[in-house]
Amino acid sequence: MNQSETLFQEAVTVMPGGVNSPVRAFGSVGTTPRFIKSAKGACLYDEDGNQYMDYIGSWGPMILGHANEAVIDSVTEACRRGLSFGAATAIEVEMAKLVCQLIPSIEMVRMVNSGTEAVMSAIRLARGYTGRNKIIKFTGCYHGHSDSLLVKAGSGVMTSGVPDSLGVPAGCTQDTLSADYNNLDTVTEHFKRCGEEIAAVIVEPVAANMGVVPPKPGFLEGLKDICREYGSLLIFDEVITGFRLGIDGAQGYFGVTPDLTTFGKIIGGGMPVGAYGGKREIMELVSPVGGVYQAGTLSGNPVAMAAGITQLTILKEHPEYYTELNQRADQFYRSMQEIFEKAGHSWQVNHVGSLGCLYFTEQEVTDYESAKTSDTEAFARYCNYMMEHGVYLAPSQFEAMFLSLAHTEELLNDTLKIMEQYVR
Ligand code: HOZ
Repeated sequence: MNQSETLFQEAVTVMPGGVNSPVRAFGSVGTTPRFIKSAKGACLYDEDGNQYMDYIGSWGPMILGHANEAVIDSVTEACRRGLSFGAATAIEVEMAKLVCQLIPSIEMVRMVNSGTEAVMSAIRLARGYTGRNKIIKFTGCYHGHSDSLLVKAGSGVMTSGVPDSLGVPAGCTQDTLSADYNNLDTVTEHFKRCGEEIAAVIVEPVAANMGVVPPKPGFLEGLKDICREYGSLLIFDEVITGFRLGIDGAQGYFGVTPDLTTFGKIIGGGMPVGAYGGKREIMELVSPVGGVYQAGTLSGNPVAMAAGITQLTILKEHPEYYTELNQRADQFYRSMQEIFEKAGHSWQVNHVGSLGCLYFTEQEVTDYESAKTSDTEAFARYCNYMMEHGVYLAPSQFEAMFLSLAHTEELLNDTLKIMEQYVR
């Protein structure tokens, strides 16, 4: 038995499923996790000394690659000054200024500790601001694990095949309405029925928790229009797209401005961070200025801020990095599609910038229903083959592939060769 297997045997006795987050248990591909010891650039190293080309990048934040020297140096320096004060600091002002500068729709921001927390708080704020209770979310979009959003969710909820979570009282989800991604009619129906009661529409501008589903032209714009018509807020959950598709996130990429935006791990450069922000008029309702309560001892933590600021500053100072990353990604995903087509498979490769996903279906994937047509057993076989050949993929059909600046053309070509071998 290797180290990972031994560790997993121990882990399952003391942690539910042997993990601290469900998808990483590898259950949906019928294997067990590799226990990761370290990472550098585009690679992960497990406890058995195996090296993997990593296509998860900690689920998004590692845009510069793992253990970037500048990020590590700034974190190390911050640690020496103290780990947490639970008090106001200069570095959190610096972070807030940076975010407001980078994202034009954000005039004020509140740092929190995860995407889940950011979204949960943004929903509360939208309800407080509008004085309404209902929210619309899209089937297959995942917005973290807070009660009111665990309705027809993506990510691990979709992977496990459980539509909704146990332990969520019906009262918590009675105001959550579901609509179909890329289908404005299903949104309009809700608004026609109870538009005056809808506080907000929350959407992943690129759905990246049911694989990767790009928004159809006009979809995001349509959401904005209908929200404006009914006085509801449009919330972009940019936990996965923020600072990844470009320095101004999906809203810059698609040119659609939301009222509120939520961020997650990416804003912390790999440290546990989240944030929500938007128009001043709305944000000034957050406590202690306004009556929407939200708090956290570790919010704006100085070590986490140091990591985030360093990565964001590097990206801000090098706009060419995004051009490079997105071009390399376009080429990579196109080559993937070609490899499968040449081998006679009409599998779908969806991608937006560096986010991508391979679906084992002949159907175009535009929403939850079409994503579900993917053959998950075929995905499991493919995923296990890739892992055995040193390519670390998200162990679920319904997660994204993430490329980083450390994924050189050479490394990407090596990965493509392994895909070629697989289809052969
Ligand atoms: N929420 C992540 C997938 N979208 C999974 C995080 C993890 O398991 O580490």
